[in-house]
Amino acid sequence: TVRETKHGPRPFPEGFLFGTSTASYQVEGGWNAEGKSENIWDYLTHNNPCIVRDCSNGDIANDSYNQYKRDVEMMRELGLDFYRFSLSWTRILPTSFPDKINEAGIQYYNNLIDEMLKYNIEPMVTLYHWDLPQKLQEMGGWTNPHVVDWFADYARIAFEHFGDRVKYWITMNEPREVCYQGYGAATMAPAISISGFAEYLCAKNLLVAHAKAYHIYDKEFRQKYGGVVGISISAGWIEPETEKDTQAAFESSQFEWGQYAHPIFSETGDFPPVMKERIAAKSAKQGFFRSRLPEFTPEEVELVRGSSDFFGLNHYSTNIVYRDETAEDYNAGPSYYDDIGTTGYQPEDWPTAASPWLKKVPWGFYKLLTAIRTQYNNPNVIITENGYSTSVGDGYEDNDRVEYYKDYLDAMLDAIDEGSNVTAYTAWSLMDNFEWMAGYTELFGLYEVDYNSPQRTRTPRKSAFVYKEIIRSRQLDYHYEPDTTVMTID
Ligand code: GBH
Repeated sequence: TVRETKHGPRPFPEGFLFGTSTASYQVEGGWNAEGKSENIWDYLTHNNPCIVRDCSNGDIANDSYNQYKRDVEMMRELGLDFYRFSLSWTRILPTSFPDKINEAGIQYYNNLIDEMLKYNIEPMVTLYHWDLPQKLQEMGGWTNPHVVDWFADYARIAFEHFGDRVKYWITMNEPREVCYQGYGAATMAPAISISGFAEYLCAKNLLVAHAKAYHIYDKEFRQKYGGVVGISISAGWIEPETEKDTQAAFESSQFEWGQYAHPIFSETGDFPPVMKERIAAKSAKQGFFRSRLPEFTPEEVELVRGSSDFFGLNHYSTNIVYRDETAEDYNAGPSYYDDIGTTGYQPEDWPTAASPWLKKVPWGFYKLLTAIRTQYNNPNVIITENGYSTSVGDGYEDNDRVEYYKDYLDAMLDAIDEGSNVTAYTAWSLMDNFEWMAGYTELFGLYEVDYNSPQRTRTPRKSAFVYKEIIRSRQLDYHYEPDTTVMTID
């Protein structure tokens, strides 16, 4: 059960770790600096200048390519145990392939990593946070099965160059968003909408690519370096509208995040049975000669099964879902949501962030962690993202963000009390950044970034002071009121 009172000090478990997160395209800028080549976000934003809400792009973003020392200073101010960031594939491998390694790119990440380690801040590195080389996209990107080898080669290069200092690796950030938003809904680069087909091809290839990278680390690097490798899965909680929708909500969750979690974390592996059944049945009815969902070979099932040392969880919000098979009757052709056969919504009266999809529902976090514990035999969970957006001009008194963090950490502690093996928490984000199709209009930072200043000046919000105290005291205290006059490094 979820606590309902705003309480005094509540400790985190012994050894619990705290971090913040960013991603390369969202903060680095330097889009063509010193040998970097074009990725799918460079291409999309340059060729469709107003596809992003404020007609912006990540050409300069937070200029972290030049401002990384200030970033590390902020990590020290907060007292972070670790910092999660991602590598830009085209900064390291401008041809996409290992035939040419860009030394300036390697140097940039060495500088960042070494600066962090100087102050005992552990790097947690994501290999792929959405910035695929454009060249690979032109060869089909994640829908081309050869992407498995392309990604595995890139992963090996990263392990070779940074593995001596990086002990936490994440292969992929949010496969569901890569595949569904990128190839089904066209709401993310490469902005393809071939729903009902392309996102499933992507899912299979991405999972096998992830597993290949995992096994490369496991066989060739783990003994030497002793690190861990996982994947970050985006999962909202899906609540049934009424009791009769319980099965529908479960099935929806099997498509939305079980699609990626089940092949890795279940005992049997493979896509969830309900997904295989529903898509096969629909495909047959629609006149296809085979299921639109590609199959894993038995060898691939085994390769993917168990290929993660921890369950990286990106969680933000909750949806209510009910059974809705009406889409079947429209002659619109196959689609992901027609395959699922449910409709979701969020009640108007749930507190809403600047991002319309982001409603504060802490009990959903508790229920999701409970479901992961029971469905997958209590894996080690690392919360790799959780956070709240505000709007431009909302100022430094970000009380809504502070309340969101407190309530979500509290719900997480409830799940931990009941046995969930959550060992680390990562706030999204260290600072405001390029929020994909929303540009710079939805701001997730503990630090505000001034996009009118050449250095992209970073200033702590109230939430930064609160998070700092949570980390310092290793407890959550609803009554704590920070003095926000001056930020220090302790
Ligand atoms: C994460 O995505 C990303 O990893 C990060 O880069 C990003 O900046 C951050 O969160 C904040 O958005 O599909 O219309 O129903 C979050 C992914 C986006 C997944 C919203 C669920 C639901 C909206 N989430 N999405 S919709």
